[in-house]
Amino acid sequence: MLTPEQALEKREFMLREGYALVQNILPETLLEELRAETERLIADHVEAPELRYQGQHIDEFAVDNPVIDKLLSWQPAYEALAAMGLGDFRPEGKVIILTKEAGGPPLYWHQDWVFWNDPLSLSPWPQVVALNYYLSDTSEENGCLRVIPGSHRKRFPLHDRIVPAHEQGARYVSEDDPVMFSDDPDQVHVPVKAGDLVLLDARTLHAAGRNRTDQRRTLVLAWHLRPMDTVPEFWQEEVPAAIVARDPAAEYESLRTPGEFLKS
Ligand SMILES: O=C(O)CCC(=O)C(=O)O
Ligand SMILES: [Fe+2]
Repeated sequence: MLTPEQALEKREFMLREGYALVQNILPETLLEELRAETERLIADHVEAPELRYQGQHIDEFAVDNPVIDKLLSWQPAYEALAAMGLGDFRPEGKVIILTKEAGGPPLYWHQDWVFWNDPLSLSPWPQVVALNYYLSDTSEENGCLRVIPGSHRKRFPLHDRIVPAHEQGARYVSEDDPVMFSDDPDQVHVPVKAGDLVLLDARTLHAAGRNRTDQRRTLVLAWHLRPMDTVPEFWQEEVPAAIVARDPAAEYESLRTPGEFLKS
């Protein structure tokens, strides 16, 4: 359990850096269930060649799968979020099972916020967060997560150099692309222990390394959203004017590439 002081520190870290690590959230028993279940699903699945940088890419819904349902209602995780003031985040009802296969390629630099036309892009608090559960320990050796701290709120050189994420281009770059898989001077590696929880603001630039081991590295990723039309209770500072003026009924066309709402 996080103490109130630790929870506050983690929230501040999350708001400032765009990611946070909460250690030791899943017990070994649940990890074993998740490993067995993901291996079962992977055995029935054919990895699509264009998804090779994300590895296996399997959507699994809580309504169809009791193990996934257990994960998406795992109290220690939601207690940690609540302690951090992030208790209004709700799962989408599904997870994405992603892997780095043994010897598998790295994952390109990208961010996953698709609302860059929406003034909410400016929010000093997270709106869309991935809960990442790695089922094995991760390190640089098996392609742990890398992030550019602070890139959820501020423009970095990498923003202007990368191809937009996933279906918008990054899936089709070549493995020797000099930018998409590069080591970046601003990057931080995020190695974890199996059972830790990584929180990642969808706006934060991230990537993962090549898996240089002979073991699959599996990630269960669950997107979570908070209400689009409220300010989180903990936020006592000024709300950006563009967010105050935002019409919650307006429709913003989706946009994957940051524009005017990401400041230098
Ligand atoms: O493999 C990872 O650590 C991150 C996966 C990810 O960010 C993605 O597939 O969008
Ligand atoms: Fe991602």
